[in-house]
Amino acid sequence: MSIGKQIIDAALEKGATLAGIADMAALKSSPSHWIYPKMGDYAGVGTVKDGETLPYDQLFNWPDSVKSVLVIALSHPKDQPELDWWDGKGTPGNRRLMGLVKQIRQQIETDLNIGTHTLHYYVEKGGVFLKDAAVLAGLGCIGENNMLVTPDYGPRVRLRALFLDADIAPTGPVAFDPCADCKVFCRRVCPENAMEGKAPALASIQDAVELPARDGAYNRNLCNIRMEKDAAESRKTGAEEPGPIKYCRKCEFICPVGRKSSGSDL
Ligand code: B12
Ligand code: SF4
Ligand code: SF4
Repeated sequence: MSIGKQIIDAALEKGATLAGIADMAALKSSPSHWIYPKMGDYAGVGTVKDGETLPYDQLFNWPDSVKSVLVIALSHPKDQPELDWWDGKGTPGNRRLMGLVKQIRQQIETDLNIGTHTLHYYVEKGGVFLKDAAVLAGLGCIGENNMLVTPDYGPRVRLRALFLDADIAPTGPVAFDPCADCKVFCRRVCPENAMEGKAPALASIQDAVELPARDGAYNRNLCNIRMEKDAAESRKTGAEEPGPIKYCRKCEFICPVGRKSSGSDL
């Protein structure tokens, strides 16, 4: 059995819903890596606060030994919304993903003698663009909602990655395009109309016609406004302590892809 298959099988056995391998060189030239340095202050919307970020010249400065990236996805079905609730330290879903990565890396290092490196969730703290990595690993495609859409679970998955010091054949990208024949429910349901047009911050970037979300129509400022409203709602309960933040997932839940496995609003 190939090494790639052994790694993917190990990830699935430990509890990942999906797993694949991306090529590190391809990831370093993916669409997000191309556009991010041109985005200026807009790149910081909805991410970590000033002062928590790595100096700019240390971003994307990963060890040369890393040749491949294991990408895992965990299903976040509609009937388990609590997986995605932010409790001040993170979400239960992300903690589960981190636990999975820990177990998988032990097995890869011990059984296959391959070096691994864990990485931060945030790009600004040393992480990778997880959606790009997932597309390159063959987990799905970027949909009109600007999310990774997977064939079996739609966009209702969360992602995490592990760096591998080994050249392993990538498992993607794959030919998959559910949006071509869809009535594009995701864009109509957004309470902030965040997918109605190009963000002003991106309009001046030459050749950025198709990014993000296929045609450039995703405005992270508007989406982030909704997130701030969601955070404010969590404090309105009258209780002494604020409740968990239940972030908006409307463009995710409405997507009909993978409806049977993970729920949808249709
Ligand atoms: C910052 C951030 C946010 C910010 C800004 C989002 C943004 N897209 O700009 C805010 C806070 C607003 C946000 C909102 C949400 N987020 Co968010 N977010 C992130 C984070 C930390 C980084 C994303 C980023 O900056 N990307 C870089 C910018 C430049 O890219 P982009 O705008 O996303 O678009 C790129 C891709 O579409 C790509 N692309 C387009 N076409 C193609 C084609 C190919 C072949 C390839 C390879 C790539 C590619 O290029 C575009 C570059 O412009 C990631 C985690 C991570 N480390 O990746 C999670 C992440 C993207 N978020 C996630 C989620 C779930 C959400 C929300 C649903 C809220 C929630 N409940 O968590 C909403 C969804 C909004 C939406 N419709 O996209 C998930 C997505 C899972 C999935 N199935 O896609 C991620 C991966 C985190 C996770 N836990 O798994 N998020
Ligand atoms: S709702 Fe339709 S257009 Fe939107 S992401 Fe899902 S399949 Fe694509
Ligand atoms: S998460 Fe909510 S506010 Fe953000 S793009 Fe999706 S539907 Fe719009």
